[in-house]
Amino acid sequence: MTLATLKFSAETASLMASFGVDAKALTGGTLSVRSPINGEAIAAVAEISADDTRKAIDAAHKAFLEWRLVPAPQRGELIRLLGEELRAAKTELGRLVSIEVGKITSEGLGEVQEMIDICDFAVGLSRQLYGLTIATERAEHRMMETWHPLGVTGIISAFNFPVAVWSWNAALALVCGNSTIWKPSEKTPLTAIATQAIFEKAVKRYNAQGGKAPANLSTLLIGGRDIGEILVDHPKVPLISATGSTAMGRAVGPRVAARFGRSILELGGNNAAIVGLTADLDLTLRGVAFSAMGTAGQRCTTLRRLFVHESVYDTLVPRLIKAYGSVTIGNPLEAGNLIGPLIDKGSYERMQHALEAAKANGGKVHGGDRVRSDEAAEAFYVRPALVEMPEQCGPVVEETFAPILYVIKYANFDDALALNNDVPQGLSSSIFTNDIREAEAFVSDRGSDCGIANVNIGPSGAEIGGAFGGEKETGGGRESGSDSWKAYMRRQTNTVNYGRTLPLAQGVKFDI
Ligand code: UN1
Repeated sequence: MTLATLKFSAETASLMASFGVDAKALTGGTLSVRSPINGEAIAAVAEISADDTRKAIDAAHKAFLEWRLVPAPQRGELIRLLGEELRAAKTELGRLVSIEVGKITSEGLGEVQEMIDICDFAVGLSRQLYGLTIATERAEHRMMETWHPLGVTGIISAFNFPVAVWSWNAALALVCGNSTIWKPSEKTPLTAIATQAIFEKAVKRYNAQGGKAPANLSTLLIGGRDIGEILVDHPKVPLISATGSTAMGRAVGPRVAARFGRSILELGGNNAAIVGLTADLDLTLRGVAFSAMGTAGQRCTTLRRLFVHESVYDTLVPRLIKAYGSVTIGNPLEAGNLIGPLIDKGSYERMQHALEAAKANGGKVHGGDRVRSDEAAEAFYVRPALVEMPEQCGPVVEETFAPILYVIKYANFDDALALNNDVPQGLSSSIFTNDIREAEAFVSDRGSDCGIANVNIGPSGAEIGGAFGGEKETGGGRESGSDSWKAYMRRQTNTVNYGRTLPLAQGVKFDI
């Protein structure tokens, strides 16, 4: 079956119906949605106006005022139900992710699994929003720290994880007692509409069993940059969690800061791996293949730079080039294909531009050419590119959101470590080695400067239990596991005097 003969409109409508979305929501709107699998227009959805966006923010604020009064473990019950609804909808939502973004089947399903996982995590967390008890210097006093709900949490998400990133933020924000308001990528409104409908199902069940979830607890804003800007500037949105390019973060961060709002920024990555001279090369080959070629290079954690020790270069790199030449590319819904399409033409053009720049800087390019264009002119499939570079320069220090792996030979571990850190981005990194000194040095104070540093696995595909995010131009935010929840709450220090005198701190006397 060629790509052109595939038809997704009817299937999209029936998937949306399975989530409870009215067929009318898919036609007649101003935002046209295409499947990157074959370029077919699959829906035209309505966009929200600026006025309605402001009204929605006010309504979300009202919802927050009520929701914060619900005890946290009861808030957790809503997220437990959301997890159940997501389990029930996993096959359909995973399929819709594949249709709208072009992910292979297991990755579409994996994205929904990531949503389920964070719901489970957040349910546990709803009983663990712990504060400290702190030793006080004053007699008959108690000092403690309490965590309170913060307010409306604005979520801005990118096309490549169109629903998982919402769930990392929303599941935590909601158990923390906040309401949420979500502006997804213009490229992926359908999976957002589906997710909102699934959330509404959970709310319905929650309220039917006596829960008190207010209306507008979660709001979806379909629209363009102007809508995102209203969210970013609004004083009733104390926290903006934004995932996307560094350029987007550069626009969002200062605007939120200017009104003393908080932001969680999860921006570009330019993730590297070091292959040491003791590395298990079979494992390395698999780790590199998944993290560099998987998701067609469109993860923020995608492996983009590979530093290979000179003693293993001639063994590993030809094997990698062979893998790049033989990997199966095509309809991501067809079993056996590992590489689906790029999201759109712009993405393809930026990739070609980077490859030209690499050549101009002395790079030797393997692959990178467009394939299957004869089957569907508006679908952009590429053979992943492996580029042997003489040094780290030109496009290597930039993030190009496409499957390009730059490979550089090194002789000395410390030089490879320096190269790992010598880019503006700081999201993820890894080392393949069986040398315990190298492995430990890599994760030590003098090691990788990234938010994520792995040993003997690639830089992508993190579990939800750890804090996710990175340093430098990656923006510094942390989402998902560990204690990332603290960013969604406000901390309060409480000192309580249960005595009859009033001793002052630091021995200060003020007797009247
Ligand atoms: C992203 O690309 O924005 O670690 C998120 C990973 C996934 C999340 C990626 N769990 O690759």
